[in-house]
Amino acid sequence: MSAPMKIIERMKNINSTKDCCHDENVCLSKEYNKIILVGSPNVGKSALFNALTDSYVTVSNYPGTTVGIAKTTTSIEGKNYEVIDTPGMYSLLSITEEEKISRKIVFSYAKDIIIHVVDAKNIERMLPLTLQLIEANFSVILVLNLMDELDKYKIKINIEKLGKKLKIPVIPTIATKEVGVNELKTAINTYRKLPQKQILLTYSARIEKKIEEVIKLPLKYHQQSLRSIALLLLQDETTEIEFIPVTKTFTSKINIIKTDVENGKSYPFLYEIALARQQRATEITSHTLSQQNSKKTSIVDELNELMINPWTGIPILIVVIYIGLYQIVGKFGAGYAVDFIENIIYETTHELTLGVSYQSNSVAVCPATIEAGSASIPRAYASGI
Ligand SMILES: Nc1nc2c(ncn2[C@@H]2O[C@H](COP(=O)(O)OP(=O)(O)OP(=O)(O)O)[C@@H](O)[C@H]2O)c(=O)[nH]1
Ligand SMILES: [Mg+2]
Repeated sequence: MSAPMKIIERMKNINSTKDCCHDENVCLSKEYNKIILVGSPNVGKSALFNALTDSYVTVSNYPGTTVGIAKTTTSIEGKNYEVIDTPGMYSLLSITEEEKISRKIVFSYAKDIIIHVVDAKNIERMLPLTLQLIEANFSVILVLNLMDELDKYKIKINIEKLGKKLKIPVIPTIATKEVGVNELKTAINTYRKLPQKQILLTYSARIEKKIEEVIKLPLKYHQQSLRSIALLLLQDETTEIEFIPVTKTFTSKINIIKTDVENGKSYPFLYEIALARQQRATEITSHTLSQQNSKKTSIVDELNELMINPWTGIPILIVVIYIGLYQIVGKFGAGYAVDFIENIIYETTHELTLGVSYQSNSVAVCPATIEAGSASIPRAYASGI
């Protein structure tokens, strides 16, 4: 089968839910277990979706390519799953509509497998979302994609150690070349959740107390993710989480909890919680990731280094201004080049034009024209009028 035909065949399997993703059930069947691909924009979720399901959804080098969800059913080692590709999201504390769609899906199918796809070289920045997903007690598999780019940045990741620290399967992949996809399929089929709930991160005593207070409220949500929901409610300015029905009384109770009793002011939990997660992510990567001091590879890198250093950058700037502005633009451009254009090119063409005009029309010659150009008209023409 030709390549375009193959793509058309693959596309037939895809169900895009752009039009109905706001529905309560996000349009997913109840028949199969779900595998939900989530992660920041442009990390290769759609490429991995294609590799896992032998389908075709758009993959491109622009963040925000996937805006609705795409889903298809697939069989992995004899077991049937529905695989779902979601729009990029940075955090469970969603801001954009696309992020809200992704969040709604992960919370709606909390018991199924969530694959968090990250760009391996930027793992430190992306790990806070892994921590959030684990905190929500989801069945998370961490996929380190774009592994082929690690060499370029001389980064090494101790995958085994990372898995042990996070207590979840960690699979390295190169989605575009389908590397690691079989290992991922095995990890999906053999996923066994640890019996004990994982708490990888504890917050300050003050925040932990607030979490307890929120959890005590009559919140209609399954118990396993309550801690995570409580954290979202504490951080969210509006107290609106699209998949949790909240009454006005509930909102006012949350707002009271959010108010710091000691100083009577609303306290920005958002910053403190995000900072704690990022610190934990940094701590984990400091034990599992190493980066060699990469030697400067090209003359461009060398020049970059020299130009951003003030001791070498300022003299370079002066030399560039002297040569570029004074010598090239001032002396050469405004001096030699202008003289050459005026004296040689302009005069020659002007003389030729006048010569043709005199010869072709010996009667009607405008005196003003001759006068205006008289300084440069050779005597022979002037005397011939
Ligand atoms: N080198 C390399 N490139 C990859 C890999 N996986 C994906 N890409 C490229 O990364 C870019 C983004 O891939 P997508 O699959 O569209 O990423 P996404 O996460 O679905 O992006 P959004 O839909 O915007 O959230 C594309 O140019 C892919 O070809 C990989 O393992 N290695
Ligand atoms: Mg995509």
